Amino acid sequence: MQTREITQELIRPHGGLLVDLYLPPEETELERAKARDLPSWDLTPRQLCDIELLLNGAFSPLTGFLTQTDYDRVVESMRLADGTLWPMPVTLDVSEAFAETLSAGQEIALRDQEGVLIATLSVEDVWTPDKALEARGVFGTEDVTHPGVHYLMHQAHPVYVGGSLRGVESPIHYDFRHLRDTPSELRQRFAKLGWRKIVAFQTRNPMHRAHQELTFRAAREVEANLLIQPVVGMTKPGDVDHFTRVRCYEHLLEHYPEQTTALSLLPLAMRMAGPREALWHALIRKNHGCTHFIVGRDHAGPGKDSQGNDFYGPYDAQEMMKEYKDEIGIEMVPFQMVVYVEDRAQYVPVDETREGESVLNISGTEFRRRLQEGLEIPHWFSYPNVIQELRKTHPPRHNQGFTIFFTGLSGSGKSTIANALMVKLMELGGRRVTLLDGDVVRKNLSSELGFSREHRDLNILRIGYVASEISKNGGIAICAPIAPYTATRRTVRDSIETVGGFVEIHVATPIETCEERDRKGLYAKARAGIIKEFTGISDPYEAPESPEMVIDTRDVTPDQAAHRIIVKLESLGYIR
Ligand code: PPS
Repeated sequence: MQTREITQELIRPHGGLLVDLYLPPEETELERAKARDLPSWDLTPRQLCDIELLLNGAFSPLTGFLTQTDYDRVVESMRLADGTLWPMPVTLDVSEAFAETLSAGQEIALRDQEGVLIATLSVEDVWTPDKALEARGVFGTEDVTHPGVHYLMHQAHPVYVGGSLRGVESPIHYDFRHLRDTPSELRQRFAKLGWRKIVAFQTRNPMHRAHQELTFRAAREVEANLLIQPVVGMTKPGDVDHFTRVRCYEHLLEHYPEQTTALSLLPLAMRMAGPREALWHALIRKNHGCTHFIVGRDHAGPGKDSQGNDFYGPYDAQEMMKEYKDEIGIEMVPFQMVVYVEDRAQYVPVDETREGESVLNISGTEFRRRLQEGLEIPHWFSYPNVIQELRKTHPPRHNQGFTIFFTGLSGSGKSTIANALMVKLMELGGRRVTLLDGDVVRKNLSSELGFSREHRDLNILRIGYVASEISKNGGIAICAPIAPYTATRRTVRDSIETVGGFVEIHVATPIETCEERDRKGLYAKARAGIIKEFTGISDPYEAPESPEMVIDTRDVTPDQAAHRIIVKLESLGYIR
């Protein structure tokens, strides 16, 4: 294997060995020429994040995507095959069709979405993982409400390829270039500045005054310099986009002492794995040359499960960090939640508040509600220029684009209601409205597709893509496909909720009624076996569990249904 291991001990005494998987410049041209004849895989957005951190050593000591023996042990006991602590499977997932062309010992080219060669990989093994086992091991659950489990079960490809990497070119970023540093660049910067103790703060959210106070306190407590290192790769679906967040961090940085604090962006794809993820984050920070790492309440928490319970306890991550403290090579700075004490006009950790003191706090959910409704956000909570930045990209709902996503059986009445709704929304004015009706999409966007699960998913993902573009740009997209699968609808919801609103409406007209109506004569053909894989007859329909609205067209006319939706949109704040 041609990896170069650079000992950075001299530059930065705390980081340990740093793997550098990039080929020396004189070898990259040869590698590019060789790669032209190799089987080629286009890296997914998650894999692009992973490969960048593999190649630049942020994932040291990994030298490539995990092989099966390493993977098995990581899933089971958070260790590589040689016993080294490593909590997260970093795997290259590929399609079955691509995997069939591969065998151990050969090389493949790994490219970005535009076809730029990022690295070559020497294939060591190809295997089909037990994803349920991985979900239980890594996330402690198979509940797909967990975003990491959902990704694993419904977005990650079915086959894994393990092997070592030879880096040709770092994935390209055009944004915030002045704030992006490799582990070796950060180590060198710390050395140059004479920073010997560095405490890192991880975040995927906008930072407000409570975070500022927490980081101040942490740095003071361990007498260290502060590195604010937000994740700008992939975070939890629905999070504030990193462009907005970074502008907010830059504003906040003005309130830190210039000589003691640095901001650097981390292109990590988070998995939201709570305690395991905290360990992983700590190792990554160690590799960037940090000596301390802040672990607060509910670190990398994924929210609530399908029963409404927390996936992990609020301080589980701190417990796990304690358990492995002798091995991690970086010290934890644990923190309780920080709250505002009105009488003292000061932020303090919740365990340091005195009895009878009036304590103020605005939760993340409450903060989002205030943004959505354009309500006041007090100055004790955040700085005005941070709020202003957030308001620009997260205007109140009545100024946002959104998607209304109908789902239901053929003949349930989706198209009729969708058409009535479209006209009513156009009458109201204010936003452009686009209708992506099932039949129309199949004629224009998806004419080559049939009705297998794979083709239906592709069809819905295309509709979701168009709807997300429309919503992002302030319009209204009305979608009216059958969309029979829960997981695919969830993927569409996730992609749209980051850029606008998403309102799912189940048109729950029972199959008997749809069949009785049989406007297009399709049910009769399906019963006769002339049409195969017909939803509700010979193909499944998974009803939504918690749609924003349910409409049964036995009870209402299309006009009434459309009117009910308008009322719902008003109550949600999308129209006024
Ligand atoms: S899916 O599953 O969401 O991709 O389906 P969709 O694109 O909405 O289907 C559009 C219309 O195709 C007709 N049709 C079928 N539906 C279900 N199953 C089978 N096998 C099938 N073959 C054709 C059907 O009329 C759908 O239109 P609607 O408007 O739902 O009646």
